[in-house]
Amino acid sequence: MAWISDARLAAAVSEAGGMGVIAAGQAPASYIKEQIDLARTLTDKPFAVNIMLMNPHAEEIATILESEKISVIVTGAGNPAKYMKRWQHSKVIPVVASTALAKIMARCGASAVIAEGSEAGGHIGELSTMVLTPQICDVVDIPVIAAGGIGDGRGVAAAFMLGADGVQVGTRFLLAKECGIHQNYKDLVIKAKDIDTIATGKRLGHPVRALKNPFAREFFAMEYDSNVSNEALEDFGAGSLRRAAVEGDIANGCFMAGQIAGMLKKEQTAHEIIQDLFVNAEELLAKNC
Ligand code: TUI
Repeated sequence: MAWISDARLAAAVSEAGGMGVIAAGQAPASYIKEQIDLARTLTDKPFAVNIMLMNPHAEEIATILESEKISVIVTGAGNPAKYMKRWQHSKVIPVVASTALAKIMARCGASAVIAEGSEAGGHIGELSTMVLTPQICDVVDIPVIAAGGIGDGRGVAAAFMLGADGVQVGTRFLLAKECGIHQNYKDLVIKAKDIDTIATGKRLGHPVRALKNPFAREFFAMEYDSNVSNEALEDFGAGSLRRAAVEGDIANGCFMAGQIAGMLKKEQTAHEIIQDLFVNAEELLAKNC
């Protein structure tokens, strides 16, 4: 997510053996260009850029990704079919929340798809990872990357059991030492229990999972109040992720996080996180196969 998964975190993940992702979120195109340039000074390894298709600057960002010849483009929150031809020199990996979109993406030339379940943080679909992943694996013959609810080696092993070829992990990297979010955000994640996230924004057609706090509770109440217009709701949410990640505004920020937040207890380097995820997954898979 923008302000969270920036060049520094993406480069650290790529250096540690993962595929780091710079995320655009709602940010302007100039932010993405800066982050791409910075990441290239920090690592020689490939990294990905995530374009959130609901971003008002999506067209401009799409053009930057094309001209910068980004090796891997991840798309979220929509159907990227109209960009696929322009991005033919990149590997395009769309996040999908349904089998229908997964099939369309495979037909359009996607290199893989990310099956992201509703346990994830940020913008989410309807289905959980447990049911979405195997159903997507059954309908496409390109690699499937599972996402949502994967926070440790058990989650990684489970994703492989569901038929996935890889995993995307977001929330756990909120506690990466290289993740530059405000300390208040990290502290809230460390304090979170299993039931401390909430999905708001269903009425607007783009549900978002975040930690429960005064902002999230107020948003939830407003969306069930028929006297509140959609415009007023959108206005209330505007800038809330930045308020969380940059300002650490505990009352008014939107602290996006997935349901595995309750499992996270300490900060670690990106390298330690990746080692922990995959060493444990390999042990579990070796023991149970
Ligand atoms: O995009 C995300 N996660 C995000 S984006 C974000 S920034 C934001 N800020 C304010 C409001 C909303 C978002 C924070 N987190 N994940 C990828 C994702 N894509 N999850 C679900 C989907 C998805 C949902 C429906 C992808 C495609 C889709 O299909 C729509 C269609 O057109 O068929």
